Amino acid sequence: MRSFKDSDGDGIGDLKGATSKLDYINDGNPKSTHSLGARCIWLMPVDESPSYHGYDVSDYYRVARVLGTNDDFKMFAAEAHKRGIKVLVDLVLNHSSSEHPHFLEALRDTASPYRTWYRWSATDPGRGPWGSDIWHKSPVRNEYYYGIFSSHMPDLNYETTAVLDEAKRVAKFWIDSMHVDGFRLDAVSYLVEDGMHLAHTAGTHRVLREWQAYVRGIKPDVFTVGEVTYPNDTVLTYYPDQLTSYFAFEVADSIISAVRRGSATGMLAPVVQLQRTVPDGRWSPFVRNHDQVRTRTELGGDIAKAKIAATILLTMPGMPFVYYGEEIGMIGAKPDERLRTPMQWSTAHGDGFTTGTPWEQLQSDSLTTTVAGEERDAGSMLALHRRLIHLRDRCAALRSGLIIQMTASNDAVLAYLRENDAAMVLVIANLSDKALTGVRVGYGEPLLSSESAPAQHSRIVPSNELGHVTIHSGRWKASDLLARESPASMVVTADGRIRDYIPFARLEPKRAYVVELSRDTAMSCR
Ligand SMILES: [Ca+2]
Ligand SMILES: [Ca+2]
Repeated sequence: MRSFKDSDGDGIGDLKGATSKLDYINDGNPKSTHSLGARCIWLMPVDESPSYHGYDVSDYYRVARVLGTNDDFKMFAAEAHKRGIKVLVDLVLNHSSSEHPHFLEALRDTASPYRTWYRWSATDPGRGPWGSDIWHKSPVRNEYYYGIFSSHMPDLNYETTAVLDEAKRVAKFWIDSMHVDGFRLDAVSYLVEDGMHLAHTAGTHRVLREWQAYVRGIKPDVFTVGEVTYPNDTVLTYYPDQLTSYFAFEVADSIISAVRRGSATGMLAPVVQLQRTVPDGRWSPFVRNHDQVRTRTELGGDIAKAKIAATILLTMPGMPFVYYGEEIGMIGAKPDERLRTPMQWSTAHGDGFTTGTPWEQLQSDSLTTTVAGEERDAGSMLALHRRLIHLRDRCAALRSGLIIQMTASNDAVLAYLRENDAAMVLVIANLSDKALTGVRVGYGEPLLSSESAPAQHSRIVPSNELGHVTIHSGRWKASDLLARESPASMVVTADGRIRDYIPFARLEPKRAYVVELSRDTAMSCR
């Protein structure tokens, strides 16, 4: 919000500014190709807070003054809904701000009813399991309070029933009065502590279950997505009955790592694992978020590689999220403020973000990487995002199809199918910086000779751990959905295997292809 669009020239993005840019996200016209076409927005915290990032909330019932008023928020939500965009807000349940009136009162007055809303110790219990300071000296008396992230973020104590009641009240307020469609829940792993166990405790699972059941009771179609910054195996302990969805951090890292290394090996394993265990739509892939070095920077500034990462993300199963600015290939490395710099709309003063002085200095490429510039370029990152999001909307196979991992005769080539009944989409990406010719892909077949592995080293690679996908046999016509190249037809044998399919004689360096496959003449996605 702070970096998207400023409406009043104070250099800080705000609700009115974001409302004015909603058509950029989705103009509500499904035929329009001049809009990203996204169906949902997650707003990082918009509550009153003493910090720029808002993850330390001092009033859960009021929009930060610098962003606007509660009425501005309702207007934003109404305008979003008109365009078919759902609105999720960030909800920080683990901790409040150290400037929250409840904490200030509990700090000063040991008889305060809010005393039990936080955790106190007369002596310093020492450092946390990661060696960080998690107990902080009270500025008022000789005691310590618990805050896993920082002294500015005292943890709320969910062993006190009133705290969970309050977390429900806050959710009800944002649903009933502010008309949000759901929440992104910050740091949910750390809600309830159990001795030295600070993450993923039974108490945390219990609180999430109870909170979600309550929220679903007041809004049955609520969508919640949780931040559990751990590999799949840990995230899976939060299913089936807690939040709707969780971010797939392992998938994000897997995409970055494969594209950076130029090797497809293992890239899809975490995706297939989630597909096997979690219903589609209940997990959320992404590439990078607001706490991580931006994709383009992670990939050495290489926009071609960033495009591959985007293509993989937007052709994945699950419910993908794109962090603002990623869709034009913005750069940014730590510290955190530099991951959250103003949106680069144009080459106008302040990048078209503000008429004043931006709250955070613009990036060095702010005049060359802009929305306006990329709108004029059919080969741009922005054009790719618009195309892929619209394709995903139109193609049932891309939206909700199974992912079927394919083998490839070269390790630098990632290949998979998305399959939904009789419709299929093939994604094939050359992750290397060299053109590759004659790369064969297959399914259900031993991998025979390859360019990178001589025949004597041939191995059998399981095509798909699901193991049960039956592909209709016969000849499938192929149509390139991103470019105007002419891929070869694909033949599926009577026993459902694909052998030595060469969709393109030549795969360009650092290029991903998205191909519709159809047994009829009619193609439905283009
Ligand atoms: Ca402003
Ligand atoms: Ca906690």
